Amino acid sequence: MTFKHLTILLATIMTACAGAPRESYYQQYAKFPADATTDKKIDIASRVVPSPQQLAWQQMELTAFLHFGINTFTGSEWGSGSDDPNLFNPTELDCEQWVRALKDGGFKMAILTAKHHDGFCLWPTATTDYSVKNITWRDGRGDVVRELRDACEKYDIKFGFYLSPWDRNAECYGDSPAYNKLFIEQLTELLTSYGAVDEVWLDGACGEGPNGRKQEYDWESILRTIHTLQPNAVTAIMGCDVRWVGNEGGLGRETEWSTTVLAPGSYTHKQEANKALGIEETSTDLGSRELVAQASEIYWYPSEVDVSIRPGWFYHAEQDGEVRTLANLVDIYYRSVGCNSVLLLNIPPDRRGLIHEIDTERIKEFSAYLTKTFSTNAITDKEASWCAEAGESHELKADSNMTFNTLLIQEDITRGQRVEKFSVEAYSNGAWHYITGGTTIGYKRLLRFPECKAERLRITIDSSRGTANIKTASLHYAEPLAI
Ligand code: FUL
Repeated sequence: MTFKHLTILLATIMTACAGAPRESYYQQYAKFPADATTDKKIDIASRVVPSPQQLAWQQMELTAFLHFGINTFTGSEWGSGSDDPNLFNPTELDCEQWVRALKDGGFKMAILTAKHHDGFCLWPTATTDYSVKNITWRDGRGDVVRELRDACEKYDIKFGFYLSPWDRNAECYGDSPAYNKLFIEQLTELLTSYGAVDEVWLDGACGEGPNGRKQEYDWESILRTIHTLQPNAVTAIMGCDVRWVGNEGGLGRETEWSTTVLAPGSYTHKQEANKALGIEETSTDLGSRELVAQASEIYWYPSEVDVSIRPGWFYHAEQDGEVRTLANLVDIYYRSVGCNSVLLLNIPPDRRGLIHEIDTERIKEFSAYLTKTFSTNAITDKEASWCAEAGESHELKADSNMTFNTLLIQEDITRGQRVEKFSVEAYSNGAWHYITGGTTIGYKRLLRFPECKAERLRITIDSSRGTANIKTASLHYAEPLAI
């Protein structure tokens, strides 16, 4: 077991609905009793809630990836680990420029590739010579991690790092105990010398072929190190708090359960448990009733959509003309944040050590578009939160002069994720008209539909795992964008 939050929360909490019974919740994990019926399992699943760290992470919505390193200077995506470290030579490095650009783009956290698969370290580590410490750039006194951390502090955004477990430079890679020791030393340096860390990103990539060096990672010690040194950090992908959505194209699922039976990456019996259920990170269904019925455990393990603003993860000048369009980024936003996920958008700094002007401009437009779309709301009720049993409808008043084409709806996930199906109707010209509907809601669901106006809106919870707790619903107008 490697989880830090795997304690069953026994405290009972008053539900939001007047007169409703008290409920108890399971923080991040629940084990089903051996004799649990499907109904019992579904009931337990409906009361699994995020840890405080997971909740804070989900509320950020927009986070940024910064792929920067030797690859930026060699033009490759996966460095061999044998490139001359002196190639790393950003002529105008300015992490404050990165963070100002991210802030203007609405991003709440920056995650830097402190070390990618090539093994080159962007901080002056004591664990290897393959780092900024042994190069001509800044006479070996540069530290990109420090510079970014300070910039995040100055502009008040959160900070995280990506430390690639796969390391093509480390000689001991494949000598499992020796490499695990080195990896934990690297983590320890990063977790103890740079102040608060909010996300540690540990990917699962490994390109070593059948005859390559096979490394058995000691996930238990790796995770324990992170949880001990930075208890507020979430661990992503091979961690236990944040799940890879399953693709790198910016595509969240239509039906996205944060309460899932997929065992997290670092979990000791992950492979066995997931194989028994016939699921993996890329599966379409990770949380249906049918799957829950077959499972013996359930997790709060929400999805993160990682995608690059450019074709590559690293900056390549020849891709300057291929930066994603505003329409495409907005689409990704609807498919990620709007599908109960956090967006982790990669915006890679260039060889100068700056975020390129095209990218800065694009994320600024992106932020302006989202601010404009969501700053007006056709719903006029001041209070738009309510509880509903399956089959119940709730009406909200709307400004009949306002045109809208987008619904935003959220569940109060501190009480679990419950809605399985909902439908939305608008009242206009003396009749109700169906306008949209969906399956899961979770932290946030955005739905687009043809423009309309309404005097009232009616939302029906068609199917739910117990009482649905709707936190908010609002109606917006999103200007159409040319593709
Ligand atoms: C993957 C890596 O192999 C890619 O290079 C990139 O860093 C992506 C975000 O994660 O595992």
